[in-house]
Amino acid sequence: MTQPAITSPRVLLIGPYDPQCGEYTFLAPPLGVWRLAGVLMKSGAHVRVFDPNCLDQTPQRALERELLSVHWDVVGISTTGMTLRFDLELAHLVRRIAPHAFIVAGGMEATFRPQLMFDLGPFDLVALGEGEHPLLEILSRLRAGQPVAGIAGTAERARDGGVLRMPQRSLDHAELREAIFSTPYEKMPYAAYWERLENAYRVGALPTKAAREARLAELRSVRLITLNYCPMGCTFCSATNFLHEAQGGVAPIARLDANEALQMIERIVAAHPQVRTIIFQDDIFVFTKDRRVLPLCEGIVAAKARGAIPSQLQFISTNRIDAMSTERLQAMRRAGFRVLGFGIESFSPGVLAEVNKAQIYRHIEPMLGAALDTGVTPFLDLILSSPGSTLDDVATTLREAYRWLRRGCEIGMYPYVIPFSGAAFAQDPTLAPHTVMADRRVAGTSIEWQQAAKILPIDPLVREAVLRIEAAYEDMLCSLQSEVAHLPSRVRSLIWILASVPVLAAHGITVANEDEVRADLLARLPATRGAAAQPAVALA
Ligand code: B12
Ligand code: SF4
Repeated sequence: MTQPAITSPRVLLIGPYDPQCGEYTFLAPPLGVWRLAGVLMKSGAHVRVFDPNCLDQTPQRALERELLSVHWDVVGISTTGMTLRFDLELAHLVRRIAPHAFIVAGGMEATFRPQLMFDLGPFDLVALGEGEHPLLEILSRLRAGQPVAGIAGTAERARDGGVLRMPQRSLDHAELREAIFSTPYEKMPYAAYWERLENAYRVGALPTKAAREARLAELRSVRLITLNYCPMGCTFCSATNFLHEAQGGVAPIARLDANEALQMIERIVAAHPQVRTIIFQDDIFVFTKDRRVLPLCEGIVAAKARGAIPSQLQFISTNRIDAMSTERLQAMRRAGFRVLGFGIESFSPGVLAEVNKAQIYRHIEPMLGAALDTGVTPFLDLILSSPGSTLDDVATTLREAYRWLRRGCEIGMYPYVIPFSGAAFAQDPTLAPHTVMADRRVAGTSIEWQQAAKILPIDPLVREAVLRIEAAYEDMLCSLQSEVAHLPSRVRSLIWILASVPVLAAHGITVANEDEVRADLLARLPATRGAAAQPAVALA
């Protein structure tokens, strides 16, 4: 069946919506939908990005105005598991206000759960994996007046109520480069985000210029992704399976080479001259057999020397600790890397084996030490308990976390595994009895469902201890939050450690001296409300 051709389709792309993020997770323009917008604009489409997280009015009110301002032919909605209930709220609003728009869901959660999207949302189509090719094809069908059906990289509702999936291959190097180079950094409202963050952290109220400069280096950041995905296959990670899911098989790696990455850095600086830090948001920035990092660092040093980028420009990246060496650390430091994120997850070899990361264990001690000696701050992500954890595993991770915090590392701590759709843990039927479900509602509708929220340790003793630590942590956090404007992750991780001391002591296990931890916590507490607050270093 043909339909009237739409010569110049109008597309509205909506980023994932998290009202609970506030100012504190270092919000940034949604890179996925901006990249898609750039690619579609290049094809001649009229595209706007609606970002629900950086507005002066409620997202619902602002979206309503946006929807009524012109006739939108296609509305694309980005989804993640954590933000799904809010993403769905906006999707239903779109259907109410623009009933004739063709609504497409895309992103992480849509790719792993297309059936759920059709069950809970008002979607006409679900895009699987990278959205560039499916969206370009949808627009070309609309322009030609052809049916929007049977497109590779999409899932359709089948007649029997099920889902018909049409896989697509992932972008190759040339296509990925084209997509990344199309990202319209010039149009992305980083300045608006920085203004919000600077007000929230009251940068102007900081006592010294040095303190203000240090804070600005953290806040004025721009995110750049140069890689399509990380193949390491950690069992709690969803991102590692994202492209395989869309392709229906193993997707090849693609990433920018050193020269291309350098070109993007120069473009970002030209688009946002106030930028102080570029955050490489690649899931994994340096591979063990990496041939890019040293030439890239040399290229950055040379670009700084010839004035192509500011000499004080800094960098942050997320890395595998087993891909680090003293030579690489020193090169990165020289180039201006000041924080390196490491997904350490646990200091227990048994837990690391359980999450498919056993090989990193022997690199942790030497490489964290080497990073600190080089003048780089390691930011460690830790998961306090895995499904198979023992009390000793939990205690080992807490003890080591405390030791490395005192040596100068930053730490983000999570009490248990969150079963993100698509992660191996989330699909393991033996873990289902240990998975806690949460009731979810979509505001403004009668839609309700249950979503997997946590996987707790299988051993009842460990499970109870972790839940008691979590309850004690939340109590402490609640009372501290009424005193201080914002608690950065370095402080939160000390609260986790403090909360755990009496709980594990009840089992005869020593984590740390309670008075010492409390004294460390007090010393690191940011200023009380009204004075300048300290931000977290976010590497999510
Ligand atoms: C950078 C990042 C952040 C940054 C910046 C996010 C931003 N505004 O850009 C910050 C630190 C702010 C952040 C915050 C959060 N993040 Co985050 N983040 C990431 C990270 C590392 C990269 C995302 C990215 O930019 N990818 C690159 C772009 C190009 O890819 P993309 O977004 O997937 O988009 C492509 C496709 O998905 C698709 N697509 C996406 N949307 C749409 C829409 C349509 C219509 C179509 C057709 C296609 C399509 O096409 C795009 C181009 O090919 C991912 C991990 C990952 N590898 O994706 C986690 C990740 C997305 N984050 C995650 C989470 C949980 C969060 C938070 C909820 C955490 C929290 N509780 O605070 C918040 C949510 C904030 C928000 N409102 O979005 C999880 C989501 C897990 C899940 N399955 O739910 C991830 C997967 C990490 C993980 N495995 O734990 N995050
Ligand atoms: S190394 Fe990081 S991004 Fe890669 S699979 Fe593991 S958790 Fe995921």
